[in-house]
Amino acid sequence: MGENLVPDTSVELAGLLLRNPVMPSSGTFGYGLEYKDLYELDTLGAVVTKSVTREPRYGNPLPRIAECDSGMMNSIGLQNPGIDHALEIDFPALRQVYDGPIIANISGFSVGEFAELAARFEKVNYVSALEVNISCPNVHEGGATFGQDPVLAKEITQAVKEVSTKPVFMKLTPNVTDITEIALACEAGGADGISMINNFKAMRIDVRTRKTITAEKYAGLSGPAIRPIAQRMVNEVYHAVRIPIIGIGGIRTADDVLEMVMAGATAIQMGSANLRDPWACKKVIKALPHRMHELGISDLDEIRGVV
Ligand code: RRO
Repeated sequence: MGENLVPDTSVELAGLLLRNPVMPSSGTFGYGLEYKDLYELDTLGAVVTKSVTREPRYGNPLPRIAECDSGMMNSIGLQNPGIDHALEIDFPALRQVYDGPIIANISGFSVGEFAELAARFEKVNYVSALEVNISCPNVHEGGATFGQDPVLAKEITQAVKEVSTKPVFMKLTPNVTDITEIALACEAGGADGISMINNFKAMRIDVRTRKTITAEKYAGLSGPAIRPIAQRMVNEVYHAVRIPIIGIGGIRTADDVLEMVMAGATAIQMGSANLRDPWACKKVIKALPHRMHELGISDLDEIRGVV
């Protein structure tokens, strides 16, 4: 790399050209409206919106969040305004404040519901891709169970691909014995990419009350605590499939991004980090080319899957 060359942070992800590989993960960025006054959202590689379902959902009883060493737990329970409201109000509002690629996350309780939601986005030209959430650990029906069964995972992928012309990323749960089996099933179903991972089923107890800290007994662990596990899983899937991976799990710094790309990811998402520091994505995007320069990396393609 020439001394004066600025490293290239852009990536090609299943046909989408991103100016950098950094996007906020679903559910940690709403529809961007809470962040739009904090920084220029167009600096983001892409925005991933909160999981939307057919019907509006209030979500789970409070409390829904518990702090942990090196991480946090949530059991939000798919709170969202429902597809009608989202398409009429929330997506147009996001488009008003953000010009870059939008990845819409959808979640259903049956194969048909996933297909129905995917079809609704066909008319929304400014949504670049779909992320299909077959991994929500915090609902009693459906949710993560779709992502724990390769037959169902493939069936949902196929059903979505049948009605959608957009790139489809299947978002996987780590709560399985062999995540490559699920990733391969999604690839066989026609997925354009894999988003991984969602959070780990976990539990915390208040020793004074002898009750769990979240109202739901079990909640999902995310944050730096899970980053090495996420990277191991991304690496396993990288060596098993041919489609690109969006690496997710505890990323906080530019070095964390580079580590995830070295594990095999094409792009990355930051989740919990946004809740701790709303400028987290912006800071990482700013630091990334400097850190690449220091490490002699001119292009992210150079280091992808080096291990
Ligand atoms: O809403 C949630 O409780 C939630 C979902 Br849908 C998900 O996919 N991942 C997560 O950590 N929380």
